[in-house]
Order: sequence, then structure tokens, then C-alpha cells
Amino acid sequence: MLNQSFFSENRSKLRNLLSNDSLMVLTANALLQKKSDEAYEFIQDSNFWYLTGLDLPQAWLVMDSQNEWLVLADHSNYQDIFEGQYNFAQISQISGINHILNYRQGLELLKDLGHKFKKIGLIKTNQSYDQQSGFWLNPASLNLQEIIMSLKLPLTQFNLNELLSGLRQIKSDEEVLAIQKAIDITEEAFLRIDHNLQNYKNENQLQADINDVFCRQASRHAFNPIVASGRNAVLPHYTVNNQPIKPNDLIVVDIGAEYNHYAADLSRTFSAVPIKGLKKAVYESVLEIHDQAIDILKPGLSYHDLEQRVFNLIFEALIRLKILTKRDKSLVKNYYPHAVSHFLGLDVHDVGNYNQTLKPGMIITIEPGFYLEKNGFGVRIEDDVLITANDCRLLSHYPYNLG
Ligand SMILES: [Mn+2]
Repeated sequence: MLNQSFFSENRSKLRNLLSNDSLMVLTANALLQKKSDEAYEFIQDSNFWYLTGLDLPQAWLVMDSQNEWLVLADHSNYQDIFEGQYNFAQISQISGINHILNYRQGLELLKDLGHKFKKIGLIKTNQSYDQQSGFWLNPASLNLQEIIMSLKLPLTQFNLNELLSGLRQIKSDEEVLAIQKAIDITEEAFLRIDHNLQNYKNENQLQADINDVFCRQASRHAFNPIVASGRNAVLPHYTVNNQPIKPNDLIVVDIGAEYNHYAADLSRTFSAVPIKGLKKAVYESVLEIHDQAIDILKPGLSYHDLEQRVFNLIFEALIRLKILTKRDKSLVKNYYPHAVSHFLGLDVHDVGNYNQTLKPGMIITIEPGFYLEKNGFGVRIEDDVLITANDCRLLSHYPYNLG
């Protein structure tokens, strides 16, 4: 599955969306320095992988309406000796691309094609730093744009982002299978956690079990795992994962294995002891809202309506639980600061347009959560759901019973 024909088909789907006077260039991610002469683990750009299946850093994919070329970054002798040489046969075998060029030949090709076409499609970006997330972006995309500019080609640039999002947001049967496998591995980790739940003295011991399950399945974390006990779960994106677990703590575990580049994204809230009082009431409310959200999923429901309806359910639950004492919806964000759903695919927060209705083939998460700072605990329950022709299919099945 997800072999050469999948990648070739993705390229031809993208081509079919473009006019004959258009050229396209996409870049792989660049390797980034970690320390001295060591790089961070290489994670490929999802668009580049979707079109080529290749995990090579700094390569380019060049396409016109008829032809396709792969341009490889030059390897140093050092790389050849320590990391191995390019395997051209294997690169063609995986991607289905037969024209493989070195960097100099790639530049010549662009100069040549630049005078035969009117437009050039790129994944355009105009920033090197993501203000909201607070991190630097992979420099490959901006670097490619600068190289294209320096060639002074008489071409109008346009952005391929939306076209690729449109394709990637609808999953093929093989993509659904890959995500299903990632979910199955993630649920195996939940099973291990339940089995060892009485023994964990620290969040890192719990994470060690997740790492072990994923690693034995030749999988890795699709995103930084969240193992948040007690008060730590008040932060939806807590990733410290090294604090002591107290006997009565609720533990929010939000994790996802990656299989064949596709992500799972599941959350369960665990407790080593039976829960009661407010914790129990909150847990039951979150589960009920989770079930109600899944009940309304079907093609034609707008993303906005989904978010709005769940927001209202959460508001009413907060009133019922007397966590909110006045009917002021602006206060909900203090207890529920995120959305209930996002697209899932190659990226854990996958590409897709949120200003539209749900369509068959989309895979989304459903993840209501309550974060009670004053009471020092949080609850989140998250599942992954495929939108089908008539309604939806829950892809994750790990039980919700707790304590
Ligand atoms: Mn999620």
C-alpha cells in the first residue's frame, strides 16, 4: 500500500488542476542542525512526501503538464561515506519518477523551462518565524523562493497550498488504512498503560511504556506526547512529562503513533483509583459531549456548526456543574480554550479548509476537554473519525471506563 502508484496518482491529480502554461516546483524539508555536526531527526515536508514518497532532504520536485523531474541536493564526500550514497534505482522505484538531476542540472532545467511557461506554482511563504507557535519554520520553502527569484524567470508565481490541501483533505482507502494502523498501535499503548497503571510513580515511567510500544511496531510519535498528571493537565499542550504522579491524580494522555507517515491522535484520561465527586461529574460530562458530537457527524454538516454546537453543549455542562455561575459564554474559554476538532492525516493538525461542510473521506478528531485550574485537574477524551457517504465511522475504539 501507498506505493509508487499512489504517489504518481497524487502528482497527476495535482497536474489536472493546473493549466498547460503552468510549471510547479516543490521542495523537500531541509535538515537542521541540532548540535555541532549532528542534525535533528529528519521529518519530511508532508506535501513533498504526498507527491513523491521520498524521505530525502533538500530535494525538489519539478513538474509541467507532461513531465516530472527530481532534483537532488549535492552530497558531500563526508555524507557519501558516513550516510551512504544516493540509490537512484530505489528513488525511482519509490516515487515513479525517472528523470533524476543533480543540483546544477536542476538550475539549468528551471532556466530553460522558465522561458517556455507563463506561471510557476510554489508552496509560498513570506515568513521565517511562526509568531503564534513561537518557532522558526523550515527554511527550505523560503530558500527555494529566493533561488527562483534570483533566476529572474519571466513567470507569474502562484500558491499551490490550497490545491494540495484540497487533495489531501480527502483520504483514499489506502490512506484510511494507514491511519487505522497508526490508531491500532496507539490503542495498544493505551492497553499497556491500563495494565501498568497502578505502578507509575512518575509521568516519564508512563511515557516509557508508550515509547516501548511504538518503537516495537517500528513507529514513532506523530507529535510530542502529552502525559499530564494532576494539575499539569490544566495545560492542553503540556509536554514536560517528568513530574511525579500522585495516587489520586487524573492523567491525561494525548498521543499518536505514526504509520507510513500518517498520524493517529487520541486522548484518554486515566485514574489509578475509582473517581468520585466533581472529577467523576466532569469526566461523565466530557464523555457525554464527545458522544453527542460524534452523533451529529455526517457529510453536509459545516465545521462551523460542529464547533458551535459543541461549544453550546460545553457551556450548558459548565453551568450544570456549577463551574460557571453566570450565563456568560465569554467565560467558556477559561475552561475550554481549544476547538473540538481538526483534520488528521500526514500532519496531526492536517491541512484542510475549516470554512466548509464535512465531506466523505475526511478524517477528523473529536476532542472535548475541560481544564479546571482552580480544582487542579483536566479531562480530555479524543477519538478519530472518518466521514463516510452517509454518516461517519469511528476509527478508534479504546474503552472509556476509568478507575
Ligand atoms: Mn488532537
